[in-house]
Formats: sequence, C-alpha cells, structure tokens
Amino acid sequence: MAPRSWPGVIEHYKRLLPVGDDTPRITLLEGNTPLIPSEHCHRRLGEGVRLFFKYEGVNPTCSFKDRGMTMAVSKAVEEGAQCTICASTGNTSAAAAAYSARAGIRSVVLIPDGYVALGKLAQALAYGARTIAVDGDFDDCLTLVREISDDYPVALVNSLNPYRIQGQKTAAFEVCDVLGGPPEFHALPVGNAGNITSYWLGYCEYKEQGVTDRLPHMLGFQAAGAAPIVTGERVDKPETIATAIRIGNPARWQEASAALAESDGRIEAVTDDEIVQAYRELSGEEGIFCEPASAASYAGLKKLAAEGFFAGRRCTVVATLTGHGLKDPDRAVATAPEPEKAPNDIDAVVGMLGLG
Ligand code: AN7
Repeated sequence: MAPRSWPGVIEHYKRLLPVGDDTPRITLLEGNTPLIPSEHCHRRLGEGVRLFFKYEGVNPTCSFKDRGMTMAVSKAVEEGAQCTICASTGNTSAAAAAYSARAGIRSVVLIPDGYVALGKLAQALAYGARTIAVDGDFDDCLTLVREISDDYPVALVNSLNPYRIQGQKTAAFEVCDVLGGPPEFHALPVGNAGNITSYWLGYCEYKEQGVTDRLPHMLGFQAAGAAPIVTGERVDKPETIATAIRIGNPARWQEASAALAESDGRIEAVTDDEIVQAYRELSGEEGIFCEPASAASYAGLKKLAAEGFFAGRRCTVVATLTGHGLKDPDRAVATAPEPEKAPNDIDAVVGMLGLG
C-alpha cells in the first residue's frame, strides 16, 4: 500500500482553493503544523482560558509564509512566469526564494538593508534568490516591487497577490479541523496585515460551507513603534526589534480593518519590552522557540488579560506563532544570559552546578 503522507496545503484543501487539476503543485509539503496546548503560559491569561499555539515555525522555510507562497508560485508557474519578485522583512523573501527554486524559476527579493534577521538573509542567499538590500525600509521596497512588476514580466508574490491570501487561509481550516470548530479568540501579530486577512477569510469560508457554525473574534497586535492600524495613521519611520513587523503602511490595511470590525475584534500595540518578555516565556516555559514578532500575539493576550479582558470568561484562544526562533539568532543571544565558561575539568563543572 502506498504511504499516505500529508500532501501540502494545495492538495489537501484543493476543494476550497482556486486551483484546477492541471495547476502545478509547487510544494514543500507545508502546512499541517501543530496546535500545541499551553502548559504554563495560559495561567497568566485567566482561569477559564484554554490556550493553544499554532506553531508555524515548523513549516519548510520556518514561517507561515510557505502556505501563501506554495499558492502564489504554483499560480505564477501556471501562468508562465519565469521570475518572481517581492519586498520583504525577511520571511516572505525566504519563502519566495525557496518555492521559486523548487519551481526552477528565478527570484528577486528586495529587503531593507540592515533590518532583516540573519537566518532569513541566509535563507534567501542559500535558495539562490537575487537578493537586493535597499537603502530604505520595507514600505520603500514594496513601492519599488509594485512598480517593477507593473512594468516588467516578473510575478509579484507579496501578499498583495490574492493567491497568497488564499494559501494562508488554510491555517484557519487546520485550526478548526483540530479543535472541531473555531476558537472564541484568535490572536495574531500584524505587519502587512495579510495573515489576519487570510485567517478571517478561512474562518468565514468554513462557516459558509457549513463546516463550522460560528466565527472567532480576531485579535491583532502590532509593535508599538510600528502600529499604524492601532493609531489610524501611517508610520513614516517604523521602529521595533521585531523586524518582521517593522512596517508603517500595511498593504492589507483595509481588509484587516474589515476583519476586525466584522469579527468584533480588537487591535492593540505591544511594546518591544513586552514582546521580548513574551518571547522569553514561550521558549523558557513552553519550550516553543519563536521569533520576536511571533511573540507579539501572546504578548498582546497578556496585555488584554491584565486589563481584565478574559476575567470570568470560559473560552478557547489560539495564538499563532508565525516564525521560528532560529530566524533571528542574534536576538536570541542578545536577550539571554551568556554561556558560562568552564575549564575542561569534571570537578570544576560539578562544582559550578552545585552537585558536588
Ligand atoms: C514572523 O516577510 O511582511 O501581517 O515581508 O514575518 O501578514 O504581514 C512578514 C510578516 C508576523 C506579519 N510574523 O504578518 C515579510 C513580512 C512574522 C512575519 C508577520 C510577518 P502580516
């Protein structure tokens, strides 16, 4: 009997995706990521809260972007594209480079010079993308690639590309498939706002299809130095240590606003200190190492809890952890104590550990 392994999000959810039998499947078997119950961190949210982490760091390029990129690159290949292009704070470029390599086409990535975490830069280079570090921020890079893809034969694979949203909505399907329905609340970090748009689309489609009978409230969290949707104003010089969400003018701003309004949700800002604290709790207490931007979802839940938001509620909450901690090794090392030094001597090591 042939082994039946997970076939990737396109094949698994093809009935609910804009693909035909002839659409090529450019896949690295992304998706089917674990929904990990919280063992410790949930206590900070309140008695009645059941907390789960949708851990997207275990996708093939170690972030949620693979779900959208398998769709975007498959459709680009179906339409005859020879080259993809994107702007990125790092994860989109890693995924675009990988899926383009897989498809045997070229990729070009524009990244803000000096503001992409080391692991993500390493990925773009390793997968062979033409990697251009622009003297500007993400928003400048996005403006450039929009204009270039309007005028030249390169396929834009940023989340402006509708197929990206289609692919990413599969994460909401997976949550419902595992829980047997949607959670009451779904928390996400928000940068370009593609992912919150995608999850909302996924939850709405499952309800329309009759697979589920309710919808969650969407909770979005931006970094305080890059929180245009929270303040209602573009941020000209976004700043945060969570470089993945260092974005001042989100491409999917309107859709995110609609998702928040329709779901009766909330969007809030969390400070870099709150993000780092949450990031360290997730790795140190749950054993789940995510990148700083990802921890904004749990940081935001803690903030809401401190305001009494969950008081007296019995509810299920899902927090998406969007990318793997190894994406940003510099931040991991900078926010933890230094390794201790020891001589090559058993008594010394036993003594240090207080075992002797
Ligand atoms: C780890 O890679 O925008 O709100 O260019 O990498 O859908 O943008 C990344 C965004 C959250 C925000 N967490 O998602 C890019 C990029 C991580 C991310 C977000 C990103 P969106």
